[in-house]
Amino acid sequence: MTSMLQTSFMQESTRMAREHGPVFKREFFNLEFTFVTGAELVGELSDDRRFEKHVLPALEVARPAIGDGLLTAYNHEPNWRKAHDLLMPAFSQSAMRMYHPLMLDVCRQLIEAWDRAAGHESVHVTDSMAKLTLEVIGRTGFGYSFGSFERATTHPFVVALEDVLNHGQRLVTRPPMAGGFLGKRAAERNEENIAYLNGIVDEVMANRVGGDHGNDLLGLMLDSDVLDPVNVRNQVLTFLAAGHETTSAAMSFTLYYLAADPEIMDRARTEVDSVIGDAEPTFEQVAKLRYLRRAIDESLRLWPTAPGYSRVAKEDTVLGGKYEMPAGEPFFVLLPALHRDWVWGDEPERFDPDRFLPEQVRSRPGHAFKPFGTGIRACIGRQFALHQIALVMSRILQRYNATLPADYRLRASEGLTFSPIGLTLDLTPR
Ligand code: MNH
Repeated sequence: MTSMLQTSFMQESTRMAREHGPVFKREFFNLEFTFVTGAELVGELSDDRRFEKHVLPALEVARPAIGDGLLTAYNHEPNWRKAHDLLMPAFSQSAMRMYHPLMLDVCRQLIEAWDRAAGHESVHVTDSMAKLTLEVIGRTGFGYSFGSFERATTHPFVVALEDVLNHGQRLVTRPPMAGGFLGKRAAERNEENIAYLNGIVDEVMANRVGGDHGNDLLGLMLDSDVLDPVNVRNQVLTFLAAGHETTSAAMSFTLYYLAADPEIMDRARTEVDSVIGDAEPTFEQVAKLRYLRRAIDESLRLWPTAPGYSRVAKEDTVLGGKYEMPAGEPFFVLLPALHRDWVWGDEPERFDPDRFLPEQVRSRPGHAFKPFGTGIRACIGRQFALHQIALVMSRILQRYNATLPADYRLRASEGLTFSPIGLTLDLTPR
């Protein structure tokens, strides 16, 4: 999802925010964004009584593939509430406890692959993390393995899914293609991709119809008759699209920041050693890795892997007593800029996990940190992602000394998500 547009529009806009914020407009091809970057205004926008989620064009264009799935459903569509209420229990603490052993199993596959490289060749962090999160969501959500670690190349399902999302992005960011033929060919190919994705998901569902459905996401959906089969398919694709790259990129950024600062790496590892030791962590132990959790939050502060989300006023209003906000006109919360707002002090670029010590969190406005969006339409997978990231980081810290190549400089690609470009690590077994 990162290759389609060689752009850094969101990153440029973030640099402009200090001067032009907390509210400013910018155009991107034929799209216009009204950015909001100040913590106070974002706090106001979080009020679900006055404002609601807006399905922004970049999401809207995914509707041919994921329709009224949770992420792209309009607020007025009945399936949003139905699916939300049905699926919430699948993201509860007790559900995480059930997914934990599967997550550990996928960690073993990662370690097997990385053990082969340790000591003599660098590992490609973003590729490995993408394989890992795809396996985790496939197996915990639907009892399906993509065989990512056994493959030399990316699974065609992932290629098709990324093509579909990229196709959508191109539609909103480029003027309609002049010579109809190319446009027609792209549209046909998109149809083929969607048909292929639907075919695979139908196969996964067919394998589960009848018999024991189990307690995972798919099992919950199949056991109830609340959602129709097309909507179930939309949800399956939604979880694969929304739960995979956001999480893997967050792991990659966290690994970068740990490896970039030996002192921080050392504190994280000391904690892992004292809480877990050498064995595989239990569910409860992962929850006790407080320093590691702060490092993950700090990484999501500097690189919120979803660059932002969009809000719209339910009725004409004035934001912050100053900015006219007519009903129906969307405002985009630009997360990397919000996360560098004045409330973060005078060195916002500095990576410092202790910003997330409880007393420091209490001293900031409540809405200065929003990597998972806000309100009723916030990320349903937040706990799932955070548990998984902490678990995977702890396994890597237990097992390897990891260093960055001497000449590595962090740069992020951007598309629907941010991701570190060309990140590799050199590993030696501990
Ligand atoms: Mn997730 C919504 C970020 C992991 C499934 N997610 C959102 C939103 C943000 C977000 C921001 C709000 C979008 C909007 O307002 O338009 N999500 C993340 C990040 C990570 C992440 C930064 C990882 C890190 N998300 C996951 C995982 C899953 C998932 C893992 C699934 C397993 N997210 C969703 C779904 C929604 C969502 C589904 C839509 C929820 C709703 O509207 O009801």
